[in-house]
Amino acid sequence: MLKPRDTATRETIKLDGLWRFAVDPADGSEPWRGALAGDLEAAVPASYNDLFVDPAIRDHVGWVWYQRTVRVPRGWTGERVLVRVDAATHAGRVYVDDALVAEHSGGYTPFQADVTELVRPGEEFRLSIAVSGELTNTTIPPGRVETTAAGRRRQTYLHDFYNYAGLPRSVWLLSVPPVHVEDVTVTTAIEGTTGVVGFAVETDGPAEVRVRLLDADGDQVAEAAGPSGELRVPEAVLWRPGAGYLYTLLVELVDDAVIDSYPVPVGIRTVEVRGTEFLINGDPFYFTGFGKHEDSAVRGKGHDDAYLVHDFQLLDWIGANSFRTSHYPYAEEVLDFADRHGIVVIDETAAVGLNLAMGGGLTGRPPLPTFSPETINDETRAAHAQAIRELINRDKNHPSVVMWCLTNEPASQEDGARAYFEPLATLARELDPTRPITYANVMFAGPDQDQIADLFDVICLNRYHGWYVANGDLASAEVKLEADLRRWVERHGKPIMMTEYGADAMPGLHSVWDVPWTEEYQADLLRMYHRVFDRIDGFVGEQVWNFADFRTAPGIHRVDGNKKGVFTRSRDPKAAAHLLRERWTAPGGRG
Ligand code: GCB
Repeated sequence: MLKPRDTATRETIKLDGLWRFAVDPADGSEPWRGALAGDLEAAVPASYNDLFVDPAIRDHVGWVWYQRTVRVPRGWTGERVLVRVDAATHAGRVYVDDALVAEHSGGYTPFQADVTELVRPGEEFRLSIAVSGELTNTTIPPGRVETTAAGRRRQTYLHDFYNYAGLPRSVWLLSVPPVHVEDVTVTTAIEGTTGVVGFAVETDGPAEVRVRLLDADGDQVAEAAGPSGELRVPEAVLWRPGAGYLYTLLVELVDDAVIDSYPVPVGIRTVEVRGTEFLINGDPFYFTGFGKHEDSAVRGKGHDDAYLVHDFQLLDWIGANSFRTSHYPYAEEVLDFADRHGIVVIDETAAVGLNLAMGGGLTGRPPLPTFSPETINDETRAAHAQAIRELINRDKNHPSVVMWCLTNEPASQEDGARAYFEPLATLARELDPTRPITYANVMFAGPDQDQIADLFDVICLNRYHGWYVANGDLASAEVKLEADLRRWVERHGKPIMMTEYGADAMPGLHSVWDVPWTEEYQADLLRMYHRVFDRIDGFVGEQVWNFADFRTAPGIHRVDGNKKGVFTRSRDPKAAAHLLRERWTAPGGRG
């Protein structure tokens, strides 16, 4: 599905702003058939949870409603009119006046509906969107709805970030021409100093396809005709980490005149895993950076261009060259920005929490098996496959994306893990043969217990030696970490990187001793990890957990959320930020 863009043949209207809002009355009524009851309004884009002070809204399990009127521009006569939702977390239903026009599950990928037959240029219609934040054993991510002792429905889940819900990204009204470009796939290769750009264009209806490649100044450097082919660019300027040079592939449908025109930004670069190296444009690449979250006060997971700019400024300041979209696909604006600024991205699905042992808590009951007909089952896997399809389809043309991460910390040591993941790894490779695939391994599925690492190209490890184990004892943690990494090196001849390591730190808490939660302990723990990384061959990167503090569900391990950020939630640096900056910006240092 192509990102909405204004072109010579297409127009877009962002429906951001205030929408009427209501919690679903759950009384069998049909709220979309008229004006929503009550006087609540909600901001779009934003998660709805923290906008209101009423806990019944914040903790609501099930459907809520957004509604507004929309006027179709007069000039759109003869065009197709689409409504597109960039994300409805975690399920959405779209109604135009009284008609249901789209349904979607999966909270972080877009969906759209052609509403041409239901609307009229120059006139208004009522747009209602129902959104559900409910998670079950068959959704991605999974969760469970319980009834509390007080009789309230409560959403529980096994991932460590707050279950924000709503419309966290833009909603759009779009016009596209009757015969239009449906999809474009771009691949790139390098032959000597020549860049090779492969393209495949899908159209909705018969039309002649013409493509032109423009350089960053808008000058044409190559052209071709036909729905697929190859463009060659002598002396190509490559897309590189730190220097996001972009060409534009201008795709045009021609029938005497140009009937549709759609530009795709193109970065010419290659990605390859060879032996224990991760190569970008044939050069070994070492990842520095973070696992991030889309998270800020009040907006929750709502996309915000100000945070986008500021977060990338901080990445630059600290010397980070990359991040992982933990634990779900981020807004497309984020990837566009990374493309333009040469930041490298590991792009992750929302498959987090496929690990029932993690939720054991203090119940005294043994955890259920993760993979079984009652828990993570075939239906979950179908939803996971769909999440992979939608992620790759949405993000395949971003040069910044160098690897797909299919899941975070699954129970890869449990029976059933291999049968669950093997078809998903195969699917991802079929959908995109050009990028390596990975998954983030949990500490409890160590090198001798894990059953799936060989299905992937890069070993990504999340490790908390010195925090969840050997807490307050960095000397022991160092021994354990090094033994762990060396065993992975022995078992798999693949590149290894750390996709999570870190410690919670309360900003302002200090000590001269190894005292967990202090800023010094967080910094010392990172320092210890770096010593070990620098002793391991075939190690290709370090991404700290986390870029910034973030909201979680309440819990005895969490003080106002997860405090493993090296920046606070409002993006002020802790001591660890200065340590990382020193390491990642040192001449000849890592990164
Ligand atoms: C992890 C998870 C991450 C958590 C982190 C933590 O392993 O992947 O989502 O936030 O640990 O801080 O516990």
